[in-house]
Amino acid sequence: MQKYNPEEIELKWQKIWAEKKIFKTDNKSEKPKFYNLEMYPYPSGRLHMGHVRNFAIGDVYSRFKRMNGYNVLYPTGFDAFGLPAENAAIKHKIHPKKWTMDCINTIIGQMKRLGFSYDWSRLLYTCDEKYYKWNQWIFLKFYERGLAYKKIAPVNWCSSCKTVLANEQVVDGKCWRCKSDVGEKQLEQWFFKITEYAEELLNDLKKLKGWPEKVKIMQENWIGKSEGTIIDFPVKDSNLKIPAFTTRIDTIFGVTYMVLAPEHHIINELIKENENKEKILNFIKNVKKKSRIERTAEGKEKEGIFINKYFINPLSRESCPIYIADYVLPDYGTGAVMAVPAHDQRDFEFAKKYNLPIKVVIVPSKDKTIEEENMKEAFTDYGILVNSGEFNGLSSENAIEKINYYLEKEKTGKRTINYRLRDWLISRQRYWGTPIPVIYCQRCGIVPVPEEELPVVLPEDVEFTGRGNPLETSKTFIDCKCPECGGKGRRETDTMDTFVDSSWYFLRFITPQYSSLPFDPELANRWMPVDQYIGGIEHAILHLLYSRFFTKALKDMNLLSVDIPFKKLFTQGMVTKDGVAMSKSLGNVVFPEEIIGKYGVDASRLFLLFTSPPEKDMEWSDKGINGAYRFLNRVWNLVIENLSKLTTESQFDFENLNKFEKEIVRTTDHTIKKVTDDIERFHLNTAISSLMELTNLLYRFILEPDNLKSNSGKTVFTRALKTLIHLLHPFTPHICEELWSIMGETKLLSLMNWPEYNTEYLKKEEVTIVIQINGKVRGNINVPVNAPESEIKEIALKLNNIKKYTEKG
Ligand code: ANZ
Ligand code: ZN
Repeated sequence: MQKYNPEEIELKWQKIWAEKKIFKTDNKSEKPKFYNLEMYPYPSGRLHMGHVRNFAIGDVYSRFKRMNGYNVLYPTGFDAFGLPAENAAIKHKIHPKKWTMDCINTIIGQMKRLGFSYDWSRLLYTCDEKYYKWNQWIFLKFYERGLAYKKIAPVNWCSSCKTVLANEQVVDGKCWRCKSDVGEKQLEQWFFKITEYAEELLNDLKKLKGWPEKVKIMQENWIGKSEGTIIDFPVKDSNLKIPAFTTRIDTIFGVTYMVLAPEHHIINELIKENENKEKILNFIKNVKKKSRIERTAEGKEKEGIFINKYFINPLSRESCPIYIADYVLPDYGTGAVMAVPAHDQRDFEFAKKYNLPIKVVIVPSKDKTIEEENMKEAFTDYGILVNSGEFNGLSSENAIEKINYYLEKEKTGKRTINYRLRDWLISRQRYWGTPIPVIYCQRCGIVPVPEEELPVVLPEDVEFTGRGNPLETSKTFIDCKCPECGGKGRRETDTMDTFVDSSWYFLRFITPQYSSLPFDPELANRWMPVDQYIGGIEHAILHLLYSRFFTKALKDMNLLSVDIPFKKLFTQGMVTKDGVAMSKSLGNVVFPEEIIGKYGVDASRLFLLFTSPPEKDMEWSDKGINGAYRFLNRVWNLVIENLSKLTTESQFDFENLNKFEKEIVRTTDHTIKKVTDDIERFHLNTAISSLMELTNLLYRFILEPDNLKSNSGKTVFTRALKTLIHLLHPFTPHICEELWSIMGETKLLSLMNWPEYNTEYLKKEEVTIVIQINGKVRGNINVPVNAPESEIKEIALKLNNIKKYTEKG
């Protein structure tokens, strides 16, 4: 008998699929479109089992959708720019391009060996100048529209990576990649004005019905919309005013001091004649060393300093002291806070520490009071105003309305909306990224590179010393002519954040060869949005937000008709080993080659998909892979050993089947329904277990040789077996394609339509349940398979024999 030889059949079918180009997507097909996409990988080293699981989930879905009559677009590519390649260049003296292309080629080889059904004709990698040209083009369009601009900004500076880090790349005050301490530096930087879309990006979250709730909440918090008031506080004995942003103007009578961020520009003026100037400047210097996260961490002891200045509260007319403290951030609101210790916890802690007065102005209800001396924490809820002059007795909501009205009338304040979202800092002082297409001219200032001169290509004559930006070492790159006056120009050496590349790559896949625009707008409108996007939760905020921003901006440029890039989003879990995520640095990585050599691709895929629900983490185990391999052998043998019993007859009369045959038919159709529903919802593990159950049932059926003697027995068995192979195909495509052909089918299984079930067979599906009461059998009932417990109870309780026992009891 023929033995299951995974390697032989996997290579055989991969070759056939490739030769017949069956996964190549036709842009002109009449079928409904389905764009299925996994977040493209970063090519460092080679794929481990974590990646394999991610892509296997996407591959199952693509194969499933294809079989369900969709024209599926399923491409892949590489997020090929970034720091690791540059670090490799510094360490090992390999050019980043060589390092990256070597990794890409290794990974492509792995992906092909894993049988993923990508349309390889659409392969892209972002370090290709044919790709990054369009990053530059988009940058120029953004610049024209004021969506790209330059400003001096304090930036996080990693002195080890010699680069600027975005706030979100600073984890607990350390560089997200090299883990060393992050400092601060003032630099001219390029920004994308994502804040212009803050409101739309927030509102769109409601439309994203197919996104996980947790991702939407993370995005909402990141955008961080607050409605409040900006109120001006006059500085005593001067004509300076300090505006402060508050969401609780109802607490204005409870203000007992004010806090400025150490970076606040007014401080210089305020401390000009201060005798403690040195001490204050020293304090400021020390705070600036701390990271944003450290400064705002909950429960963190707050540090402040009094600067010997006072301000006047425009409502209570009281005069209160001005402090500088670490817990106020320079780039939120106005960088100044009206402190209300009785009603804000941070202010409360600060006031306790520095012995500042606490004044209650909000109580929970009319008949309740709060004693300042006994307060253990701030009372932060809305309530009723007290000690607030003419506003006493109002609810917080009403008071906010009335006080805003008063301030606007007096012109000392106004309602405002504040977002936590900041503009996107895209400048990187690195080589391995897209050059920002700008030239500096002594005479003309900032001059954008003319469109015809794109791409601005990365030069080869660079040195990777590990210090500064390697681009600055290239003579051929920096010196250039000013496109406007022809005079001497200097090329921008900043490159773009790699998140720029990934903000629109899904559009490039649609027409990867297109040469007059980043993508063909007509086809993009037909293919967009991505119907199903699959990727890690680590991209829940930035990548998804930036992609949404790009899509909107491109729509406003009339290049797209949709403004949402991803219709549905699925976030898969990680593969862990010994309880922790696989990572090179921990040395707990399992590579697919080690496993494929022994068990084959199909068993590896099956194991990765079966062991836990795809959205949950899963633990790698050698025992588990062995189990998956044994199951595939069972399926293999079931077909091979019974080949002679198979029939070409497909008709049967359901009513005339015997009991076991009926069960085979019912289970077959039930399994079709279950697997279909499950794959649709990404319940891949339960889909596989129902296929295992069907396999077990078929083994039971052939245990009795007589079952396969009758025509009806052969027919229902053949039908069930073919269905099993058919349904299993998205998970383990190679073995199924082989068994399908062994069973005499001439059409490729990969090209077959998905099986359909007959609801007639499902309806009649019943199981017998034995009723026990206090351990004694009291009767039998027949109920539909999968009947909910409540329905079973209802049927059971109607039986006389059962009633007797339950009613007495
Ligand atoms: C007075 C007040 C009283 C406040 C009260 C809160 C409660 P969200 O909701 O996150 O927008 N704030 C304003 N600017 C700040 C800055 N640069 N750094 C740190 N904190 C700042 O928070 C708005 C509140 O955060 C503002 O309202 C202000 O404190 C503080 F019972 O003003 B509140
Ligand atoms: Zn010029």
